[in-house]
Amino acid sequence: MSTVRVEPRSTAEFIELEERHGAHNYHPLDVVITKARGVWVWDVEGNKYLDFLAAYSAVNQGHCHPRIVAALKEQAERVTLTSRAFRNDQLGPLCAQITRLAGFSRFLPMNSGAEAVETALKAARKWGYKVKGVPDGQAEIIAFDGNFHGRTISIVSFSTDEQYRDGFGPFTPGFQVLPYGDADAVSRAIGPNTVAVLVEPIQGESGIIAPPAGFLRRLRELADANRALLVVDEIQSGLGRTGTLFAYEHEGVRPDVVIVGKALGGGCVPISGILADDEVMDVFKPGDHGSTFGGNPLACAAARTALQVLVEEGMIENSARLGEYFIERLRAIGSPHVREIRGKGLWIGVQLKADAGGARRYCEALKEQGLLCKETHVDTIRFAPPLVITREEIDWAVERIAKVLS
Ligand code: IF1
Repeated sequence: MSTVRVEPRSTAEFIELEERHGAHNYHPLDVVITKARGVWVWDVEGNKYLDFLAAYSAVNQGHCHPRIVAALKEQAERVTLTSRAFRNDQLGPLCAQITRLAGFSRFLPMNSGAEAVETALKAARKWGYKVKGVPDGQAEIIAFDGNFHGRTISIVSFSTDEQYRDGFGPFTPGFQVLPYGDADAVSRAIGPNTVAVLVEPIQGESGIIAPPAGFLRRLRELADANRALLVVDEIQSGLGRTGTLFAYEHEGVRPDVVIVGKALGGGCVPISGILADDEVMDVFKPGDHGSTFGGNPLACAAARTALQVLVEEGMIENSARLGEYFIERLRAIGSPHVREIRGKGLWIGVQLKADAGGARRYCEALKEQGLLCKETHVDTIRFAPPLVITREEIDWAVERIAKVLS
């Protein structure tokens, strides 16, 4: 048996290989990235771009952050994987660090966001049966239309996006999907078998949609009144993206479970998990739940430094300050094609008018100007740069965005 390394050179050759030998489960922009640092990425032709997607907020700390890469390299030469059958010298310190930072008593590590969401669903159901006393198999979880929580069969079971569900049935029961932002609907639907309300404080995939002010507070009250858990998915909105550590803080509520992922790995390795207090986390007994790579020392080492640089280098404050600045400058463009500009911190959605011809072509035009971003739901351009962006880089971007939008 032999395997030969293939060394293509041009963008076209790289694309051809991917198209011929890979699955077609994405329709990416035709830019082949070979190097990245901070907010900048370079393609195989040597062109330089400002990354305004940050891998959907997994690169909040900037690409290849020197301190995170150094932590990875050091750990990679010591031990990378032990499984949870044994202990390692990175998991305990990470749990201590993230629980203190977030203000919860325990952390359960997983790898992908969807795995962390599944972990939260299992925790909520098991808490419902073992602590709340819901009859076995009767647990209900409330979710919201326009949600995005990942791609597993149970998670798409409560998705309202037809494409994410088409061809993947039969689906997992036990979910009620209600209009996002409608607390009265929740009040009517929540009942004795409701074990949790699962919500994105701001919906990402939907196009950076914030609910009406007070919605999260009403959910907190309704969850308390009906002894249900408030579970927030902060995989995309968390870790500084909206100008606070977690987006739920804008509403002054404290959830029962916080789901984290993406930027927890510093844009280098997948690590996710759930934060909760003992009453919820203690439903997991040894052997109930797990994962081969969950809590591996390499990812934990990266996460420890990823959290450190996020806080120590003022990235959260930068997101708040420059997010305000960026949204003001975008609004000042006064583009005739823009219907609405929404956002919080460095997380902005520019919704185009229906007759603007769709956001994809604007993303293609922005690519020609040296800006990489992604459309969502046909007519919205999503801007979410790494949180290390500077005012000068925002000005550089706005100049080009103005050209394309006008
Ligand atoms: C794709 C969307 C964004 C997430 C929230 C859980 C997950 C995600 C709030 C699951 C992941 C990613 C997945 C990626 C594209 C991207 C995405 F367009 F799919 F919806 F960001 F909006 N909760 N979002 O945003 O985390 O399992 O992916 O680690 O699947 O195309 P994951």
